[in-house]
Order: sequence, then structure tokens, then C-alpha cells
Amino acid sequence: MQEEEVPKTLKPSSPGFRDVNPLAAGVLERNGVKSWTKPAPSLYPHQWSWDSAFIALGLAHVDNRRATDELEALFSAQWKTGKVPHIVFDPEAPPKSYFPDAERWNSNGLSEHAPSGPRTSGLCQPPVHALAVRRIWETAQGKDERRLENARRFLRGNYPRLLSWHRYLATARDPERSGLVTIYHPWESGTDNSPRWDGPLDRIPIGEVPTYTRRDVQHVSDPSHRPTDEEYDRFLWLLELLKRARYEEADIYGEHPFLVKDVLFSAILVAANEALLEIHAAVGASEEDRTTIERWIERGREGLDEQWDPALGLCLDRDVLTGEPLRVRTVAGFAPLISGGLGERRVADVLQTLDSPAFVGNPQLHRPLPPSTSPGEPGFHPRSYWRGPVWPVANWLLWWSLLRAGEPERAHSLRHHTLEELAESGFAEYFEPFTGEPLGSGEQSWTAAIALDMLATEDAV
Ligand code: 9WN
Repeated sequence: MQEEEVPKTLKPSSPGFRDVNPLAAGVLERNGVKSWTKPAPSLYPHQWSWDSAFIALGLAHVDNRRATDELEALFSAQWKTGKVPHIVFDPEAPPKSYFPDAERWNSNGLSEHAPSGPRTSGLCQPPVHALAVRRIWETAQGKDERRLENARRFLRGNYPRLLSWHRYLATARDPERSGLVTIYHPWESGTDNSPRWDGPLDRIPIGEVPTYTRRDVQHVSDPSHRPTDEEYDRFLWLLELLKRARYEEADIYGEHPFLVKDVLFSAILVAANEALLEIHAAVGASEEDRTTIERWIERGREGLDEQWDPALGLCLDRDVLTGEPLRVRTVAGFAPLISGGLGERRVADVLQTLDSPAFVGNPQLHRPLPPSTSPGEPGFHPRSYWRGPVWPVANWLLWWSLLRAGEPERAHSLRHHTLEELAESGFAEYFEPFTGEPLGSGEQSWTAAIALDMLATEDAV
């Protein structure tokens, strides 16, 4: 059994967290594979979609060339439908290091829409990519003409890819034009075993899943940090069904048993569309595109508004098959903050929930950082993946959204405590909320990347 490196403890934090910066850059350096970066040293040996977007966002501050290469590699595997696959497999990764592997997905064997070159999964993940492209553009400003020209060329090349990716999400994944993105699998949410999905998953009768061996549990010190075998059986059964539909959108939409409007995914799409508008302006694209992107933003915000639950003070996912909201308090409920454009009253409501004992105001927390699932939820578990641990990448989303919403003090607190956690315990994948114990993989790339981005952003308070 090969065990993941125990996260390195950093030197005690110093003012301005100066030690964190080179250590974070070192993690991204060591996880580099050819022109892209794996999410973790051994648990995740391929390229993951939203990880790569966060990685590029962080790399933009230390190595612009690697930042652009990261996204180039990912987008070279874009499907003909515009979908950006959630995993791009590295044919040279150690054999049997990750499951489900390229053979199990068999996406290019089943779908004519899959790219002919790189082998990929058949799913997608939240569209953080435009935020990363914008960061690459922002960090090139004020630099020499060559760097600026490279960034301009990169923007020009990637604008059409981003547009087709967002168009895919706004159409194939939202045939109802609700402004909300439908996901086909919990893996698409990026918050795989969140109790958000317990209700819809429980209703699905599991059929015959071809035998498989989990590889993920071999890379962590304690398998209880990872999803359970029961959860994996469900994940693998849904994958079988997607394969039977040959990854055809219309067929999936007609018969798949897991179709959920994911508010976090949808809110990230709105924020990404805002970034796309800026990229659109920088490359001087058409008026028609601008109107389209603006319409997507408006529709996204309206759709999220309809999912607001005043009693919980959170935004809730919706099960497409029952039409019912999924009443579970998780960090995804802060989606409106991420999509932005809120009135004062809604901002105040969201902040009240964020500060409450259900989240950051919980007196038992090791640090005032949002647990992925509220400790008050029956499905909460402090060590199990997305059922409770604090995920630095979720802290980043809220920090960035709070800054944008004009809430510098709360943003400062999230930034400060996130960096302090990493300075104390290293760049773990996630952290136990009551003890701060690092969990999952050590040396997780996106944890390092968000630290670089937080460090590079002036702290206004
Ligand atoms: C399945 C890579 C990915 C993240 C996801 C996280 C986890 C994969 C897994 O790791 O998911 O896609 O094997 O558990 O949940 O958000 O992108 O870091």
C-alpha cells in the first residue's frame, strides 16, 4: 500500500505569511506533469478540470507561462459539444493508480463528441476557467510588452473555447432555460459525497455494477476520510447508466435517474460569465456575443433567486425529477454570494447565515472557517470529505465573493484564518473543522494555488 505523504508542517506563521508563498509554489512545482499539474502527488494522477482552473489562477502569480499551458492542456481535450471534461487521463500515469480509469469511462469508444486525442471522463465540473483566464490577463497588466502580447494572444485563442463551454452549460445542461445547470452525477458538483445528494441518490435502485477495485483509499492514511463503499457503488452505477446512454445529452435528460440543478455550479457559471464579459471586451468580440453572455448572467441570477429558502437563509439545489428543493445546509447554499449582483437585503441575509452557529459562528470550530456541511445537519461528519471538513478551495470562493460584495472585514477573516491553517498544517486537501487536523491528501495543488492567489491580493483591512 502506497501512502500519501503526510502533509508537511510549515514554520510558525510570520506576519504576512511570507513562508507560505514559496512552499505553495513548491507544491505546484512538484505536482507538475509535462505542461499541466496533477491535483495531488498520488491520489489524483491525472488532470482534473476545476482543479486546473484554480491551479492556473495561482500559477498566474508565479509563472504565467505555466498558467497558460495548464489551461491549454485542459482545453485541448474539450468535447465537440463544448463540454470541458472533468478528467483528462495521463496515459503515462502509474498503472492502476486511479479508478475509474480511461478504460472504464470509454468515452471516445462510445461518443463521437469525445476528442479523438486525449482520453477523458464523460462528465464535467464547475466552470472556474474564465476566472483563471481573467487572472492571467490581470497579472499581465503593467508588465513588459512581450508578456502582455502573450496574454493577449492567449485570451484571443481561448475566448471561443470558453464561449462554447458556457454555451454548452446554458443549453444542453439547461434545456428548461432556468438559469440553473443540471448535473448528472455528484462528481460533476465537485462536492462528491455532500449530503446535498443523499436524497436523490437514495431513491435510485442500484443495478449490476461490473466489478471494480477502489484505488483512492490506498492513497490516504484513513479510508474514513474518503466516500464510503456504498457511495462508490452509487457513483459507479450512475457511470454505467451514462455509458449506456453513450453520453448523449438528450438521452441522458430523458431517462437518467440523477438530474439535479446544482446551485453552486450555477453560481460559478454566473461569476465565470462576468469574467467572460471582460475577456470579451479585451479581445473585442461581437456585440451579439455580449448580449448572449449578459442574458446568461441575468438568467442565472434569476434562477438562483428562485432557489432561495428564507427559512434556512440559503440557496438550495433542486431535484429536476421531483421538482423539490434539497433542504440541506451546506457551503453550496452561499451560491448567491458567488453569483453576485445581490441587493443589500439579500447580502445581509446571506451574511447572517454565514456568521451564524450553523457555519462560521459555530463556537466549537478550530478556526472561523466554513465547514463544507453545517454541523447541525444529520448528514454532517467532521472527517468525511464533503460532509463537514473545511475545504480551502471553498474558503477561496467565499473570500473572493466577499471582496467583490464589498465586505472586506469578513473577507479578511477568511483569508487570514485560511492562511494560518495552511501555515500551521500544510497544504492538505481538507481539514477537520473542530481540530484543524489535515485530512485527505497532503500537498494538494489547489490548496497551494488558492494560497498564492490570496497572498497576492492586497489585504484591505
Ligand atoms: C472525483 C481532484 C478532485 C476534485 C473534486 C474532489 C475529488 C474525485 C475523487 O477530487 O473528486 O472527481 O476521486 O474523489 O471531490 O472536487 O476536483 O482534486
